[in-house]
Amino acid sequence: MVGAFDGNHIVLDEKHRFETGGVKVDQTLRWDVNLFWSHICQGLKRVAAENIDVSSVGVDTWAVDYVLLDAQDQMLGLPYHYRDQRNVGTLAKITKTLSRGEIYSRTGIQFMEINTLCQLFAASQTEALANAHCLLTIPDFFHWKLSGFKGIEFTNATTTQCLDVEQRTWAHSMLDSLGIPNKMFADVYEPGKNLGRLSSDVAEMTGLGDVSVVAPASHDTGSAVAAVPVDAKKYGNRWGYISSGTWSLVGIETLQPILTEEARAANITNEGGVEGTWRVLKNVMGLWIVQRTKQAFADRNFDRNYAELTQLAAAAANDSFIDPDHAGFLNPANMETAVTDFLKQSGQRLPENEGGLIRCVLESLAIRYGEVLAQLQRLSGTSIEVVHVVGGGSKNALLNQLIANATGILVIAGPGEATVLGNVMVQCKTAGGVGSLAEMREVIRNSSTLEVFEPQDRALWQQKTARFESLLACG
Ligand code: LFR
Repeated sequence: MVGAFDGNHIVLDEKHRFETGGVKVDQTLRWDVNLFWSHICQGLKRVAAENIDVSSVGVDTWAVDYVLLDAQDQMLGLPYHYRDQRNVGTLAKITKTLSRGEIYSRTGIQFMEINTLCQLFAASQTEALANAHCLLTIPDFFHWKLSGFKGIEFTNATTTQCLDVEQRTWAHSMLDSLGIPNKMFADVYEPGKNLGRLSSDVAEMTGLGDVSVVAPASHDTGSAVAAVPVDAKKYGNRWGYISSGTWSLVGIETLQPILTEEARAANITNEGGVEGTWRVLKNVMGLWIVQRTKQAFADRNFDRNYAELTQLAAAAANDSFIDPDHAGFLNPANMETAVTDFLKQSGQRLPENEGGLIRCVLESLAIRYGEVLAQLQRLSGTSIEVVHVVGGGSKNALLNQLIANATGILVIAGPGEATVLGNVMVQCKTAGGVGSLAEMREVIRNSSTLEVFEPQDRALWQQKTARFESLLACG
């Protein structure tokens, strides 16, 4: 993606897009980062071929996964995918040594077995970890490939659950007590840092020439939250966001992490943001459930695109609910079966058709978002007057309306490419084009088409929420 800034507006232009699914290696699930790298180079070559005057390049990706390099800078195997089986059961083992309270007060991060902490614990006795000289998270790996700079950008570092939330450095003693090797963690640096020039081989191979590499908030959600087009003059801090994609990240922005016992009990996370902000949020399983259900439908010859599935869902009735965050939805062999099994086990009516099943998932997500937003309001003492839905999922008008109905809060949807916009605007700030996060958001607000959804049918949705809560205790 290329972002062009004229001093008032930012315009994006897509040059190349590729899928980033996991690959099976023996019995494990990995990321083919070599393939991703070749796609990144293809995109950069296209930019160079069009003679675009590029000021800087920066990368953001999903969080928690990492690459290990040996003493000769060779990759120690393809990185594991966070949905790999090896993490299952790690939390129970970790908390035999350190309590949840001890880990939470140190890191401020919600407990999930996908976290780097659990992944490293699962790998702690492996040869790869014994031989590792350097650990880079995924975007840092690509920054290193681009520039030769090795470091871990702060917003992404926080997601690992290995960083000390107060000190902003690695929690070495905590990792030592869990038997996790930790000398190989590269140093942490702040988003917006200029990492140097493109290394000469990349400059030459892509044809881009002498261009800076500037790290954005390299955690995709960090970039997305930086791009929330909130009108701070109107709403102050009375706003929330849902970064809606494969995951739904439901949160608020604060100036301090919230590390209370109540926050820990609610399993709320504190991820680092740009300009010293904190992303106090919760991971909800998100549209992953719809993506995998679509695949399961296609596998039995009911092949429909997202627009068609959403249309079917809009026309369907529903009074059944799932807990989207149930572990069974993390990586089941067949998502349709996982959803119907969940409904059977909780004694609920099965959807009559495919549209009904998608509607059940979307309504459950919307109600779950409402629960999380209510938790966040209690924990922070703020009252949320508007929820910004950003990311690819913000294009789903049905879901946006369901969110407004379920939460009773005004929803403003868009932009769909929030992550890219946040990424390029942080680079733009480093180049001196804008002065602050507030200005970045103003530019993005003025450059995007936003859609507003007012809450409807509140009495019905209060009943649905009560039913959801009586059936499922999501925590
Ligand atoms: C979203 C995201 C979430 C993170 C999950 C796994 O793409 O980065 O923020 O919890 O993926 O990395």
